[in-house]
Amino acid sequence: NEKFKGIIPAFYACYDEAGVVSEERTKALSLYLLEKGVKGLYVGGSSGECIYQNLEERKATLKFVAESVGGKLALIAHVGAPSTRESVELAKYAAELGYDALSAIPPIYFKLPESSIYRYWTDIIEASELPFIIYNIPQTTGYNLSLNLFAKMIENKKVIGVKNSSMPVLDIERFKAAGGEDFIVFNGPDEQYVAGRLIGADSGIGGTYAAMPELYLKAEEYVATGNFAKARSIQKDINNLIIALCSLNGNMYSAIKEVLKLRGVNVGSVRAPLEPVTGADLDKVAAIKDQIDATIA
Ligand code: NAY
Repeated sequence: NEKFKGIIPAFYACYDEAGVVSEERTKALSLYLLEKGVKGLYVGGSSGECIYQNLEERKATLKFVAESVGGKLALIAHVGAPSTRESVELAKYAAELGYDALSAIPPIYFKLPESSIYRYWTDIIEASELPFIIYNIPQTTGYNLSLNLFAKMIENKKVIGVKNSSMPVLDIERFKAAGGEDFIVFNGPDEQYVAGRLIGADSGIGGTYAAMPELYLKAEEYVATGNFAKARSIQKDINNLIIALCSLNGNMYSAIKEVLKLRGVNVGSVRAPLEPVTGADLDKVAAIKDQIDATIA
């Protein structure tokens, strides 16, 4: 499980100028992050715009990432999809490609009972030999993982971790306490990376890591070496940047993609209904990019 301990960016959907999933750009972003020194990649989650992509596009992304950095980074395939049938197909495909773990949100749209969530995750787990990481993100799914269902899930030894994006850091502490020493808890909210690590998260997976991997690598270094004043200070800088990224028109991912372009990695824009950054707000992107550079320096 050591291979999952470190900074794991949530990977972005990479499109060409026509909005088609791009092999070249997917591989370029993978290699860029490898070179930055991250530990792994979380492919096809919210940041991968999974909800707006069909199965073929999601498979293509999984494949391009594996072809470029498989064996060099810990690769986690997010396979959550509207139906179990699709999730199982993605899970089998990720296993064929040599992914290191699977992950999934609970079922979305219909509010299903916990027995159905349990069945859904278990069907995915049984589709391959890969270990599984539960994804708890109540802000987007409307379901907050209960300690009851958590306890039931971890009876299955293939469940090796949880990526927890609920905002109370207490949830991280409770999952760690219930999961035990070898169980991996991934911090979800990037704004609380340092707090999450201190209360028991082993590692982190986040949607803004790839925009500024250097800063999260530094934060991790400060936490790991017990340099808490510096850790708190870099978290403050990170939060100012996240708030700036979320303040532009469009949305956070379109802002991040504009920043990445300025950092030399063009992964295109976002897919509708996500909206691109436009007009005067595009000028603000350069200032955010400069602020990232200044914080790294
Ligand atoms: C994924 O699934 O791709 C993610 O890991 C995204 C997790 C992000 N949460 C949401 C609601 O988008 O990392 C967070 C988020 O981008 C960050 O905390 C900034 O708000």
